[in-house]
Amino acid sequence: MTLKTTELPRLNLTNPDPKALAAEILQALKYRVGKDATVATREDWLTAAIKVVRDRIVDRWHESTKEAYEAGAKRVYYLSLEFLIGRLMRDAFSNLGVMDAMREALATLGVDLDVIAALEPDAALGNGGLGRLAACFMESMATVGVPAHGYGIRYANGMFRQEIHDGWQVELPETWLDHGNPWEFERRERSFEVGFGGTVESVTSKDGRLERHVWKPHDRLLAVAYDTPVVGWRGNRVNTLRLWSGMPIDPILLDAFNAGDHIGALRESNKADALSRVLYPADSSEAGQELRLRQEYFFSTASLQDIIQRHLSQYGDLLTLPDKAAIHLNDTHPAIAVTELMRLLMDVHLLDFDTAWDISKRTFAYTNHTLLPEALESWAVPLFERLLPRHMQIIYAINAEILLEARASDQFNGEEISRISLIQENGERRVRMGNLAFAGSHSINGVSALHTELMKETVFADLHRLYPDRINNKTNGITPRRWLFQSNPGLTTLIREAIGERFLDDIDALTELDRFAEDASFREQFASVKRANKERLAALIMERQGIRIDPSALFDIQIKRIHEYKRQLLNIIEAVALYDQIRSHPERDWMPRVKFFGGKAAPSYHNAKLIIKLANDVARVINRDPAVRGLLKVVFVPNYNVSTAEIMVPAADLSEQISTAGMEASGTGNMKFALNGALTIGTLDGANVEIKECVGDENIFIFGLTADEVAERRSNGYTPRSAIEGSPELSQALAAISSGVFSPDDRNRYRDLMDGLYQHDWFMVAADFDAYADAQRQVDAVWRDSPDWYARAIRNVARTGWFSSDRTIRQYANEIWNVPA
Ligand code: 26V
Repeated sequence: MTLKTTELPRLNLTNPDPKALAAEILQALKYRVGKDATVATREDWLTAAIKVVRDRIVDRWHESTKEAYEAGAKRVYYLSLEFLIGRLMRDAFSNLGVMDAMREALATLGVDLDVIAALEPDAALGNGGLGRLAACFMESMATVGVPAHGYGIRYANGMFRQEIHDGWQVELPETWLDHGNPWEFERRERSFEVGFGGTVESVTSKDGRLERHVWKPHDRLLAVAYDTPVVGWRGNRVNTLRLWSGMPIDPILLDAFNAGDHIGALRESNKADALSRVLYPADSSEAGQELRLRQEYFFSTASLQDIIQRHLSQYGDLLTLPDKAAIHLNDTHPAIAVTELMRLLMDVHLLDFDTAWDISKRTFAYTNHTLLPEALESWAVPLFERLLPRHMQIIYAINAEILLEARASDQFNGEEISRISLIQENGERRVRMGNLAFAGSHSINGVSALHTELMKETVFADLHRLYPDRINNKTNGITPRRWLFQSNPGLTTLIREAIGERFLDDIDALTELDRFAEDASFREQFASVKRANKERLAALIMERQGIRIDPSALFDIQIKRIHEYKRQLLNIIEAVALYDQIRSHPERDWMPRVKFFGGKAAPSYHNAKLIIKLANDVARVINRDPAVRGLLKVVFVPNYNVSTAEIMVPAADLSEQISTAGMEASGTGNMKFALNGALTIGTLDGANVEIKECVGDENIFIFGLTADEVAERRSNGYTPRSAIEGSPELSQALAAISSGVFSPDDRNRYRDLMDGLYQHDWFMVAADFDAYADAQRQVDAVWRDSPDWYARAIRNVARTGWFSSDRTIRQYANEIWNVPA
């Protein structure tokens, strides 16, 4: 089934006729790729097709830019070290309404659009949720008409490719730029200097007064811009994603070359290259590395210089910056921008501290995406001082300012003051990037209602007391274009037939689907769409892994980064317990189920990698045990990425969102699944809480400790051993794993992992196990009554339009950025 797209008046396509498009594709093939049809490879066709559509995007792009300029509109600048875009072709074709015409045009040339679409590499410039959110936001900003630029790094190597060798994760470099990137425009002329190290000199006036500081960096390089247009739904607006690439400054290179220092010249070139070489493949810990701080500063300064240049050329004065620019910090990764803007305003544009500080606070806003202590960024003071000496001085100045305010407010004791400080003083002195981002922003938001409340109570409790009107909530969202219209054309068509077209432009209209939950014939059609999506996934697993899967089984899916707090381990242990039950009670009427796992582990995260191995070990034993009779299968899908998600999400019956309560800031996969008609089994964590409120208690399986209960257990001495001993199923499953039932080649492989559960069980796996297993049996019971299941699934679709990132972006626009949307 293909999604038929309708042309809208806004869209002024010069050439939507497939015949004419076909001629254009041939032209592009000849003159832009340099091939003729007889020798063109499939990649060549892909490039030619993209170029033809890109030309149309460029027209809208220039119009959008001109409109915003002429209106003197306030612009949004979204600074993010990650943009997890995935493929762009389907997005662009579908949003422009040329999918059908392009499909037909290509077919007349003997080219299958789906075949070439599958060749486009994923732009995997992100780790997980935070990066994907940035990509959804870019699309939504273009859709709701917010003039915006995304700023990031054009990593030559994005998120690593994952292979599974003998059950273990193996990381391979990802090379998305191998065949070039037909979407981007290189802007050599748009480049800015970036410095590191060196010294700070003070310039004094004749009467000895300090006039200003001049930073003389030791290393210098260039950040060069690469622009990718981002098309909104119906081509409504086209915004810019500007990614920076590191390049040596030519004179340095030339000097070295001329002096015969070829090695030296090469070294400069490598240094510059290194900055945009690779995405850090961890989403917690591993911080503290010098190259990471260099990357953060590199893209922050380039983006700010760009923003200032644009502002000055239009308005000529930086005092108006907060009225015309909203700069958003996606987590603390660009928090250094706070001090960089201060430096540029004071040292280059000669404003005094107070004015600069006022401008900065009114310009910046910051989103926090995690409360995990190991993911809260901080940098050792000596490293900071060596790399960014002037910024260190500015941090001390800002710190003096906020500590003065704190003391003047008369509401903090010494310990509280020390928690507000930008410098952590106990042990090694470190710069706290979260505190810096908070101090330098007028708005600080969390990404779900629960997460925002926890921010107020935990990491930012003191800063919140000092600045009580800054913290606010903006629950995350996902773009329905990619996560429903494109990835699930079957369901999209079915919804259109039921409730008409309106939901395509106003996702709230999905609520009209609610009454179809009662309609038996609609439920059957819904089930057959789901079935087709499951067959598509089963075919993919067959092709990639040679595993046969029965599409009539319940598809139970957990796809996300592998992390102990996300508790893939809880899911695997439950699979082991279920396996044991099926073997012990063959007479019972078990409901066939396939448990899918997918996700990458940070290369240095030992336990996460071991959990992947365990999933594969358990899969091997269960899948080939004839006693199971195919009632339970476990599949680990390698190299989980955006494109794999687009196939897996529409095929899910059950969505696993089982993090330890209080630890998952929001989750966005949870929203994607619900919107595609999967029921959620989950804890009251992150946005699950709000999903439950939207879909209703009967249409979700909630289990386990709440965030408050988790905190309470932790502080009142939790003893996992008694929880384990109180649960025979859990004890047996742990004993089996621990004793090597699933690892006969290395019986001790999981001993430490299991011992960890007995000893501390920080993530409360044992505490939640029985509740989880019970919830799974309830799932079986509802699944058995299939009309009831599908009624609940339909209600999930009907009631989760609120989780559109268009809603989220409108809230950011109205309540944080002060721009119309
Ligand atoms: C932290 C670090 C620490 C240093 C090493 C590199 C690195 C890379 C990323 C991060 C940030 C991790 C925070 C994060 O990804 N949070 C996720 O954000 C999603 C979007 O708001 C949210 O749905 C997830 O619940 C949350 O885990």
